[in-house]
Amino acid sequence: MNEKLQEINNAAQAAVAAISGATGIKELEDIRVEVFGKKGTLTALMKAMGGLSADERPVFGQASNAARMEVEAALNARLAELKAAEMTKRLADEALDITIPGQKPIRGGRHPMTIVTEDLCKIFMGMGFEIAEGPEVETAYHSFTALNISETHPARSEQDTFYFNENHEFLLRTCTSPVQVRVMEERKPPIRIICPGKVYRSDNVDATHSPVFHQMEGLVVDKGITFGDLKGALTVFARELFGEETVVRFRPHYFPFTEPSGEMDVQCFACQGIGCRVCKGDGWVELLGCGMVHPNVLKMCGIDPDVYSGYAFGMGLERVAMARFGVNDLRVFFENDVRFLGQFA
Ligand code: 2NL
Repeated sequence: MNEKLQEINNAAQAAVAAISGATGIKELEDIRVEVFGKKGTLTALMKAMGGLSADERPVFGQASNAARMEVEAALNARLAELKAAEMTKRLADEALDITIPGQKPIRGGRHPMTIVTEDLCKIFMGMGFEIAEGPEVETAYHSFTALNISETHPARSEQDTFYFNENHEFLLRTCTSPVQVRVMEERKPPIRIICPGKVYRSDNVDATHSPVFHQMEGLVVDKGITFGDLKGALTVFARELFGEETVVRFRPHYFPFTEPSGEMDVQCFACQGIGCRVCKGDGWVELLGCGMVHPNVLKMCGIDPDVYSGYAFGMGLERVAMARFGVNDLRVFFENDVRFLGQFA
């Protein structure tokens, strides 16, 4: 009998030792099965109760009960410990430090040429103009012929224009006029459009030249359009762009596609006409070219010049941007140096 009690005690102590050495929950469950399972060590010993006398039974029963409870308590205590350790580890592993300062995202902004283009579009849209766009690869017909530019005009030369083939059929547009030609070909007046976009000329890069630059042209065609309409609209435009007090002047000029033609200057916004570096001492800054659409151009675009008349104008947007942002070298608009561009974000 004492031997049996000793065996129970030994089995219980062995189990408790194994439990305290267990390093994982799975290992603990294995021990539980080894001890209390069908073929478990304590289970086997307790089955031996059958062979005991009536006096021995309660003693053995008490001892085996005590052993079972001791082992169960050890199992449960170790399980709680391991679960707590697992939770502590997960909390450490998955910790999120919400006090770390966030990373400030780099914010982009509009390119200065985009700012100027959109500002001009807004001004003209306010006067009822629509925005029209067209291809950058153009035909010589839409670029020159339809604009009353003669076969021998220097604008057509290889010196000035990027051609795609020997017969000078296709080219990179040198102005946005072909967009206006296409609109006139496709629609009947009234037409009131502006055409912003990239244009290309065979120029070397310097502070005031680039083989790619931006232009905005405008065209109004309807019955009874006069030079007075041109002067009125462009004066309002200059005042919206440079301020209500802006003074403008029109000088005669020549373009093959307009007659009469002119150029519009604004009184220098930097010195109010006194003469400074911005206006090169002149007091005036040239802003755009303009004129009444030549009857030949209207005719070639399928519009009867005896019924309709129109005015057109064109300006370089880099010039406007340079004036607006006080820049004296247009290369900054193409170099994409973020130290420059970042100032517009
Ligand atoms: C300038 C001058 C100008 C036009 C562009 C034009 C377009 C058609 C018909 C007639 Cl479809 N004219 N455009 C007219 C006058 C001047 O631009 O110095 N641009 C930078």
